[in-house]
Amino acid sequence: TKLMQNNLAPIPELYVSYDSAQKLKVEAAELKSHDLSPRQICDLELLMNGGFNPLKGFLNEEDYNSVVDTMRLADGTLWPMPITLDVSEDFAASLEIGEDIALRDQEGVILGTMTVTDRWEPNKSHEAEKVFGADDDAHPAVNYLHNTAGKIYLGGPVTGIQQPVHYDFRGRRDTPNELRAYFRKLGWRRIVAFQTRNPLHRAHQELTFRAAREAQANLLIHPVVGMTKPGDVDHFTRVRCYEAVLDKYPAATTSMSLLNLAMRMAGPREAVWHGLIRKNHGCTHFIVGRDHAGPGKNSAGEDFYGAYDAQDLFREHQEEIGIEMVDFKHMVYVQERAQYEPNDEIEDRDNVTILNISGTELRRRLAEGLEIPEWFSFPEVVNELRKTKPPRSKQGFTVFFTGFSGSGKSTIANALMVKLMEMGGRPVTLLDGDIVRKNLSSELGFSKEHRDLNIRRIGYVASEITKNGGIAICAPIAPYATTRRAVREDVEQFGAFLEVHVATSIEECERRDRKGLYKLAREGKIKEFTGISDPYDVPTDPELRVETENVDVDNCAHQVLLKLENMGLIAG
Ligand code: PPS
Repeated sequence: TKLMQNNLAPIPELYVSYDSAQKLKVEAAELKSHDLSPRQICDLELLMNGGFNPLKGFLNEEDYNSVVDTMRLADGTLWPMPITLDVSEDFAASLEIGEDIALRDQEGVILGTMTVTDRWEPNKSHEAEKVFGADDDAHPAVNYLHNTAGKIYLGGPVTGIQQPVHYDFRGRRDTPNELRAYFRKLGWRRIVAFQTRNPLHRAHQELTFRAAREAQANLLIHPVVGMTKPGDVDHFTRVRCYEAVLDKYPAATTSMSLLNLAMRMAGPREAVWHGLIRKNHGCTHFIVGRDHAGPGKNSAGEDFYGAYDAQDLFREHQEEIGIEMVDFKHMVYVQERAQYEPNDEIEDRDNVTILNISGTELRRRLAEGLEIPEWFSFPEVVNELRKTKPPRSKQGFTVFFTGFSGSGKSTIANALMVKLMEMGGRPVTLLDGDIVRKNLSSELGFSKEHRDLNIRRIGYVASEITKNGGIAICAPIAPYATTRRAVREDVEQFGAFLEVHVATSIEECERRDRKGLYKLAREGKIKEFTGISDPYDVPTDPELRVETENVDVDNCAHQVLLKLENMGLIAG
């Protein structure tokens, strides 16, 4: 094959000149505006700066249909990913076709305008099947499509006013034209890009070294700092890790730049998309490894895509993408030779020890504070990861009691709090039903809407406490399963969530009637009383269920402690 070299001429952007932008910004303040979601901000940035070249705006209906069905724009140009502006039905209905709208970031800053040429209701299931391979919510992008994205799509050309503002790692972010200029300045004509959403360990370094050698090219480490797979290591931590690893590369031939891309985890289609984006950023080669941009398992527990599907689709289109693939099999460590080798090229396989630590195993070791060997990663990287993810026994968590009024939630919660304070190490906050209703929710009553608000507030506070390394103990009735699930999701972003069903029967609660409320409820003097005149969804899958009849409080609290120990949340 011919040695590919890049033409590093600037590529078209959608920005107007500085002076026009000042003027347009004033005019755009009069337009109807759309507040962009975090994902749309990422998409808009790459539309405006040429990262998504040749797109000139969010896809219109014809291009959208064509991209979904054929991976091509209506004019035949290869483009695998629908870049769409999803909005609410109400906003869509308020617009005239041909109208200009202002596109604002989450603080209200106008980043650009769009002329709305198209408005349609997409068939999301069809989009899911075609683009992501399955209409299955276990796929993060399909989940986003159905549960986060608006119902209506708007399409039309975009006029760029200003780049989205970033306060972090500003010096490490480059537009395609900035990278092109940088490569021109250094005289780099062959550049191999490495896409990543994970911290770099030794295997990655070896892989990138080999790729650069094979392609006889300079290396661009090009990590995604926009949106990646939910649950990934946050980009702040990752960039600190990358910076540490960068010192171990030869500075003359390696560079790093951050890419504000919102990934879709679309495997093969995503690989092609990544290739086109890197081509726009001035690269000549692109590394595609095993399971590129893989979304994990589907709801049947199987992989969405084959491990090398992305490489196959890329190879098929590489001529058109205009960038050469450097493909890699899985890299593993061969102990006897003290080096990394591609898993499919290992000589004398039966007589050597092959070592590998999977992502799951790494997370387990971090969570349990176990050793991470030097052959696997760099001490600086492990150190950063440990700072962000201390072992579970040092992380915050939430214990969420639920049950009828008078079931004993508060009493057990109090006992648990005291026991945890005796142990020390982490601050403990009790968010008891009564405390919360006094301090956070004093204006609320007991309608479904108000109860939900009350519980969501508790969830918000608990998630903040968890994030900051404390222990939140919540003890509301929390009668609705969907609301409890929402709280779980809020908390689990930051730490463990332990749902404890205090399973005292309604008959027993009424018999005890500590506060005399059941009597009043029976007499109709208190309306919407849980268990009497209002529903309670019994938890189907709590981490723990405690019976309180004939069991003393101390024992109930102790059961919770045992469970916490069992989950690795308190050191044994
Ligand atoms: S909820 O549903 O989770 O928002 O309820 P919560 O904040 O835990 O508040 C429950 C306490 O308020 C008293 N109370 C009622 N409970 C249920 N239904 C009605 N209609 C009601 N009216 C007042 C009751 O004492 C609950 O206290 P606990 O601590 O659960 O016994």
